[in-house]
Amino acid sequence: MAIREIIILPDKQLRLVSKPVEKVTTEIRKLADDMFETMYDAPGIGLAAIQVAEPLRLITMDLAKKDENGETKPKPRVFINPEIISASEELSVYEEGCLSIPEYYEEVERPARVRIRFTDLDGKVHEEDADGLFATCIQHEIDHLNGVLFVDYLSKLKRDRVMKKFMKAAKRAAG
Ligand code: K2U
Ligand code: ZN
Repeated sequence: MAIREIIILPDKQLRLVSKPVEKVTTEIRKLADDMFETMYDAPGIGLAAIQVAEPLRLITMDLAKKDENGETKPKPRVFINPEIISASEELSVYEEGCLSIPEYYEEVERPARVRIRFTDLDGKVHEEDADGLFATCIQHEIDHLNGVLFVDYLSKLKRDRVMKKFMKAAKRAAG
């Protein structure tokens, strides 16, 4: 396993539309392992392959909650070629962050419940209903696979402000 670099706004790769995973190969399994190690290290609760510069429709997620002893039993999940097949009209608001847009949080409104179809690492196709944080996170990650970032849902004023902030930081880092 390896911790990979997470690409940061304004990296243009974040705007790519990722390609479907054709076959669950050893390389795909290795990438998923690296994504879990990278996600836990960040720390984050979800990660899309494009965030480690791999334009493939692959997501890792772990929404494990702390138990009464403050311990968490990891609940790692892999979503290959995920699709949203239906979404509720009811919306919910969640203060979102993004590992590719560090230390920036804003409220985003999304469908409260979604039904998803995806393939697992064994190549088995599943359909599953998501609500709560799972619904928010899977929509955030599937957006990544389509080159969409949560800042795209903000007002132009807020979006322009955050883009300018990260452009300036990138220019400073380039020296
Ligand atoms: O895609 C990512 O950058 C991973 C996000 C996933 C996420 C975004 C918004 C709402 C839920 C999940 C990171 O995990 S951001 C860090 C984080 C951690 C806990 C709760 C919310 C966000
Ligand atoms: Zn993100």
